[in-house]
Amino acid sequence: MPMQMGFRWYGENNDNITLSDIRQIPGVSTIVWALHDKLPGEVWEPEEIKSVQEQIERYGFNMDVVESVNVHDDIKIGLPSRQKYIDNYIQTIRNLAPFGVKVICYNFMPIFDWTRSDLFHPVGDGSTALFYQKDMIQDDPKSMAAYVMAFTEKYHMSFPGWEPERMAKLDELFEAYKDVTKEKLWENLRYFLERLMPVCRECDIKMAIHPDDPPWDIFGLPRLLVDDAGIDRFLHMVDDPYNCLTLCSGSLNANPANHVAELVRKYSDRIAFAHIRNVKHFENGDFREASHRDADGDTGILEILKAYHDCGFEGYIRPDHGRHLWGEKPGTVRPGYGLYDRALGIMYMLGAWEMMDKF
Ligand SMILES: [Mn+2]
Repeated sequence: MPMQMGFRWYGENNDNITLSDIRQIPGVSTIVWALHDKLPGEVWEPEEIKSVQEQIERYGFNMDVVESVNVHDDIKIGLPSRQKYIDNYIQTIRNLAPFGVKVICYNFMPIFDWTRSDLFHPVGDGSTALFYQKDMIQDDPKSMAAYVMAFTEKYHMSFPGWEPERMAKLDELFEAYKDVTKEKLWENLRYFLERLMPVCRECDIKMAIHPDDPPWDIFGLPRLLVDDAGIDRFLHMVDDPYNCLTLCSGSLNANPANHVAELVRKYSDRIAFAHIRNVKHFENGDFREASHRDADGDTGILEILKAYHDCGFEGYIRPDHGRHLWGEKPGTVRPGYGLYDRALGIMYMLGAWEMMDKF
């Protein structure tokens, strides 16, 4: 099976980009989808999955990759109630299997998902991109949450991992996590995955963890999947071919010490899903997301694609965050998930890939 190109889509009535738009991007076979109205811990019901299947397959795409089935906080905290939520997660895996789903992307970050200080930062050419100003994300989680929540409210959008229901209970969440040390979080992740693995094998669905974004502790909350050592520990901790990675080049390379092409070569047999994102670093530790073109950032996109190609990568790949172009602005576009820059990214990646295939 060759590598399969995917495109993340937020669903009907939840994404301004339509499946017929995506159909016009050459080379896309997979819609990376989710039931975005589901809260972490809820079971995804077969009839809900079926209605998405009907939409996706009508356009000739497969629905092999789900991003994300989010993990309930009680599982990450390790509360007794986690059992119920693990059972629900297992039921969701069983419900996804008959629809041909092969990969579930998820993350194990406490409280906050991806974190940025500016969602529409000017790049300098008239486009905007996600931006992380290091000194703004230090010790005030509430102002950062308020920034994201104000945005979601104003533009009637919700972001996975930033559910208003959860953000409204930020004090309670911080209190609940106060005894969750890094070691405890590792243990809770192991507990979760060990219970899932037999079902994953039975259903032929790989669990593919997304690394932490950004790859360091924020607001005193521990983060695990941040570098080579963390990935190595993760894969050995539950050493099962169904325990895999969503290797996100941009999340990892937000720390310039992470050499992503080396990680690809080292762990290629456990990478089920590749996110390709380019990052531009600034000397003070800030970073901005960039076009997929190698020269536009510091992540080494061509070197990474070459590593995947050399390893005979047969998994799924998608452009990750892109810039907002050509009239895409707050209210018309999901931050990082516009149509145009991701389409340009796909053409860049496929160009490089096909060149390596042929010559
Ligand atoms: Mn990613």
